[in-house]
Amino acid sequence: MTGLNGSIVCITGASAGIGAACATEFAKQGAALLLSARRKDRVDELARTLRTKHGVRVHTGRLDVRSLPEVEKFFGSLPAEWREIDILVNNAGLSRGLERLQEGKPADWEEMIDTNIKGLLYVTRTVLPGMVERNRGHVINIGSIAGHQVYPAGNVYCATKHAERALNEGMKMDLQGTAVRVTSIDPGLVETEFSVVRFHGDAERASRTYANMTPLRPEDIADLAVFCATRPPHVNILQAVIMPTAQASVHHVHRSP
Ligand code: NDP
Ligand code: 8X3
Repeated sequence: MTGLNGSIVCITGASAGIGAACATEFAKQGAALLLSARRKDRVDELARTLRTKHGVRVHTGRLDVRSLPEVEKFFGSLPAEWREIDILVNNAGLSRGLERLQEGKPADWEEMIDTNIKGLLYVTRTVLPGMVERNRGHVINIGSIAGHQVYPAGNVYCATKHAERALNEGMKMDLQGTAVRVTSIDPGLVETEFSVVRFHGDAERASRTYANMTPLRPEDIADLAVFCATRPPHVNILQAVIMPTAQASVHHVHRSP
């Protein structure tokens, strides 16, 4: 295992769910954390906990990954000691709505495309040149099984995660000849705020997604992210699909009666 002590790990969407869990797991490894999201108050609260519990350095900022000027300003104005990012976790993402395409809302489509595809591109385009220059780094993209399979009414969300998978593969090809590694972590059902966001705050409907089954916990994804990041330098896990034991595919979820 290659150590992470003092490595700078940048996580987008660190205010909740998988991003917050990744921050905690990387902190346990002694990494320095560069955390952002739109809800900066939440990120600041997490930062306080991580500093106290794990004694790590944490830098926080408000960042909406949908805005290229905001992304450029955020990374361009980092204090010198935070500029050499070792690991970028492209986690910020969301689904909005679960409607058949012919009934879908263009505003929901735009939010998903702007966040899950364009946001990932903006952040990566800003951070990756430094990694290439230093010939050191790792981009961990959070994909989904929705990037491997499509389900009814999942149309645009699934398209954005198929795009993530293509970008992950493309990034790997474009980085050939450098020591920079690329990983896509592709989970099945993980219980986070994801479904509450998808259903525009309808918590009761969201909870039905995980009814009578044991979903993954955000910590399970974070654990895998740390595993991928700590392989020896010649090992690159390109894609890791992680499912709850009760789930076989987007169409097959075993629910106890
Ligand atoms: P959560 O809703 O719990 O967390 C999503 C995070 O993304 C929040 O921190 C949110 O922060 C952030 N975010 C959303 N939009 C933006 C934006 N425009 N700019 C910056 N940050 C943003 O969901 P998850 O933790 O489940 O989702 C994390 C990732 O995991 C997503 O990419 C999702 O697609 C993926 N995923 C989730 C699965 C699941 O079942 N939960 C399964 C497979 C993949 P804020 O609102 O404060 O900006
Ligand atoms: C989230 C998993 O199956 O709800 O990416 O789309 S799913």
